[in-house]
Amino acid sequence: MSSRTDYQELEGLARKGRWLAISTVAGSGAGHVGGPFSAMDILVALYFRVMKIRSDDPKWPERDRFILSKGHSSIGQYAVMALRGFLPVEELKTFDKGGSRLQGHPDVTRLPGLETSTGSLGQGLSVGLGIALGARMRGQKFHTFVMIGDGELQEGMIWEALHIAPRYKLGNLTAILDWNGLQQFGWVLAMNETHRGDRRDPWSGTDLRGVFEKLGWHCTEIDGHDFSQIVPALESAKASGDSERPTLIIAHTIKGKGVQFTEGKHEWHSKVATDEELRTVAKELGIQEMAV
Ligand SMILES: Cc1ncc(C[n+]2csc(CCOP(=O)(O)OP(=O)(O)O)c2C)c(N)n1
Ligand SMILES: [Mg+2]
Repeated sequence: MSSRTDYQELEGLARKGRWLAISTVAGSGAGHVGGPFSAMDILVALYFRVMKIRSDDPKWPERDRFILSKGHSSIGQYAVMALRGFLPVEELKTFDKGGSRLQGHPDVTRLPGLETSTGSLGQGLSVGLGIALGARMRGQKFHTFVMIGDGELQEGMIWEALHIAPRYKLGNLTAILDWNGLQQFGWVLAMNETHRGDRRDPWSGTDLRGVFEKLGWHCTEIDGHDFSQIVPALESAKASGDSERPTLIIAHTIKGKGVQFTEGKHEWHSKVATDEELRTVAKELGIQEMAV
């Protein structure tokens, strides 16, 4: 039995999750890697430590809710859900295929355990806000977590939700910002440029914490790859469910985290690993069994 402060088990699960994500994308011939790797440690902490959920009863009314608003990172969520028993690990092989429950972006009509469909960036926090507000009005005790990306944070609808959640006093809502400093491409430097920008952090130099706090959120900042910071931050956000302030966890992350040649590389936003690259990944992550 692992103790509450022993995070080795979670670290092992995150390595497996990263392996399942990158090898599944390679098998399917399309998908994202950088975003799922960036989010992986937080996903593992949510599904294995923090959220009250039942893999054999995904619609259990008292379950905590999780929305991956940055839905292009779906394979990260599917991998963790598979490890947690929501679906067979084997099923990952169907990822992004026509009839699959595991669409390229999460489809709530197909996979039990999802709370809403995402993929069109900007919408998940508003949905989570509605769920949290409904829970408050019905006197339900579950907590709602929503993960958003830093590129996604440029979407106007996110700001509507950021503005209104504190006014509704939704202590039962937690937003997690995956601040990895990269999005799909970057800024175009000048009007006549044809390349895809300088890939700067969209929020570089912005006091996001200050802005969120002024809007009324309770903010914490963590290293999004350190379980000794992730787990307590999520647990304390959940414990403040009866408070009058929603929590915003600013998670400083690295896109592509976990494998040297993908870390901090915008090219790995969406890329298929070669067999040789997969062998390197397996070695680095300490994966013995190469098959998905
Ligand atoms: C409304 C909308 N516009 C554009 C896209 C295309 N798109 C997919 S991922 C992405 C970048 C997202 O960046 P970020 O939120 O930082 O995610 P991460 O770095 O975690 O992958 C974009 C622009 C989309 N899915 N939805
Ligand atoms: Mg990003």
